[in-house]
Amino acid sequence: MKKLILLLAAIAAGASIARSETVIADVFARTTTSLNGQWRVIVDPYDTGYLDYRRLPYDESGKVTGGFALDHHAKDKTELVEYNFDTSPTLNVPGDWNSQNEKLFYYEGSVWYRKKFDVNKTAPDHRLFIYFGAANYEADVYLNGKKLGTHIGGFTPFAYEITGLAKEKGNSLVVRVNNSRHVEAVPTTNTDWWNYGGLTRDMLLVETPATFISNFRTRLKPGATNTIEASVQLDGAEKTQAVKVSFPALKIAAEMTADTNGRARLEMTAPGLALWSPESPALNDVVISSGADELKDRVGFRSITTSGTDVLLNGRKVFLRGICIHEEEPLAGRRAWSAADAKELLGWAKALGCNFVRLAHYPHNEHMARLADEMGIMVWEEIPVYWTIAWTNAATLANAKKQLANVIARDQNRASVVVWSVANETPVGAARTKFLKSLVDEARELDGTRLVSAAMEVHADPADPLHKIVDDPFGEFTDLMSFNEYVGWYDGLPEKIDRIRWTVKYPKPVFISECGADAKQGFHADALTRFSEEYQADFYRRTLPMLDKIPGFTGCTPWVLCDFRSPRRLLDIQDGWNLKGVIGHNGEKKMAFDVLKNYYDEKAKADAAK
Ligand code: GCB
Repeated sequence: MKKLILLLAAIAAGASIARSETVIADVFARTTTSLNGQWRVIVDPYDTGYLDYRRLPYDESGKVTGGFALDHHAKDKTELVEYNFDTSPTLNVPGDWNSQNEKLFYYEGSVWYRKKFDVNKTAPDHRLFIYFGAANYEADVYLNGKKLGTHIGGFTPFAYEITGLAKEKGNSLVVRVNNSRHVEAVPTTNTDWWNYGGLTRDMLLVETPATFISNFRTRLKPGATNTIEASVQLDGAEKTQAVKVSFPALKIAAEMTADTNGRARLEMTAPGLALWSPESPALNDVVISSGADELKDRVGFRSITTSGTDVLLNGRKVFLRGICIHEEEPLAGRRAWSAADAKELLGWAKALGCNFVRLAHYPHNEHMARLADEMGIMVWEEIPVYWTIAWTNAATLANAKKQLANVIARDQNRASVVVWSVANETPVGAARTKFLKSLVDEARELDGTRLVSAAMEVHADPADPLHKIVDDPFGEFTDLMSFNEYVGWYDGLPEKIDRIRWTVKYPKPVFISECGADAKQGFHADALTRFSEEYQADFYRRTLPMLDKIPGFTGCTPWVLCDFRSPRRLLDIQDGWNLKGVIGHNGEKKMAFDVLKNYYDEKAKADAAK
């Protein structure tokens, strides 16, 4: 009640009320000003800039009454102001703070970011938005002392409208980013990757016409090979405008008036349409226009389905030659975020002979799927529903659903993306299965044209440790029987691998979403010495033929492309790194790289011969 009264009082006083987030897809094709670069920062472990000494947030009423969000300067020498962005140190944006300042390496808490910017709109009625590629994990956003909103979730984009709030000169954009871990968050407190904090992806000022195309989707009509379906969403006052979608090189276009919700659905025939595949990643220029807005993109068309235990790409059986990837640039040991980082990581995957990557364990930056489109690499995208999650907490489910919806909204036009994964290695149980089932339903409702799955687990037959069983009841709801298995590393020595037999309950394509062993690049010993390159190579030599014997085996993404930082890896030789990369964190290939590459080369040859 107190909160409601305060809120009403704030509205009456004309105070700013947090704004809702706007979807702005295809952001790199829009009129934007980069806000990347040096930002002033204040590290604030006690949240002094956010909470008063009674621990009440300064923005509780909607109006910001104090704290760092105001970016205030002392009027004269008598005024006490205990912070000053103008003289604070800086950090690079995009970028995690951990790798930029040694003192922040292990830091989990709040850092305040401030950027000053001017606005130069190209037309007076145009609208302005602040776009965040991602901020890990929670961000409170303020412009010129007014709160724009709070965003939760560290790996998906969000935007706030600032039309009317932004001035021509000297805007102060202040963001409190907090990467504290919480039991009820997504991910939760326990993960096997570095909890990089900060404004980790591109920051943009976006200008749009008064009514603009906020998102669109083009895809093959399910079941067809030359019919394109398009849907377009408008945002703004003129919802019932005409909308046009055209493919200039294909010489086709369709036009219609959007409905009162600003939505248009179009269909067009594209005779002789070249379909997208890893062998031939055909992309088409598309132009979407409505009123004063025009958006361009490059999109591919393909179908991805299953039939019995096969995965079919454009109706043809395909073997998924994959690898898992973390969003980390290993040479510098930092969050990856740029097109150049994507090129490095996907370039390595390509050199390994991959036609598929699993982007673990959270949505990676947009450059990854865009480049995968160009390079012809199929992609598995995932949300950070990892290990334990607060399965019965409604807010946790809402959070996971929102992250799923956000990544689908961002990447639904990427032909490369063929799997939405809703979880990794979650413990079997009724509450868990209900939680995951509602994510599967959400994914299918938002996009019924891709496979939906999760990385599940394996257990041993109590009567026979060599008999492995995959019977997770959640498997009923997924398109793939995908699971992680570590026989030969966490489960026995490599010789055990040769003796394993499998029972997989559901007659679906079997996909090994993880398998792997640690090795320190450059450390050589016999094949029974843990952490040696020989051990890891022997592991792969035995594992790959064993996987081939699993009925319905349709592909794998071994763990993992590159070594990556993990706070759980405390042994001296690990030194804070998970060493299961087939490429070391020095960028050098380990012996296992060639073992896997040779296997994939043979698979590719066999596929091409069919
Ligand atoms: C797993 C997890 C992955 C870990 C990996 C490991 O099963 O899914 O996140 O990093 O094992 O190295 O233990």
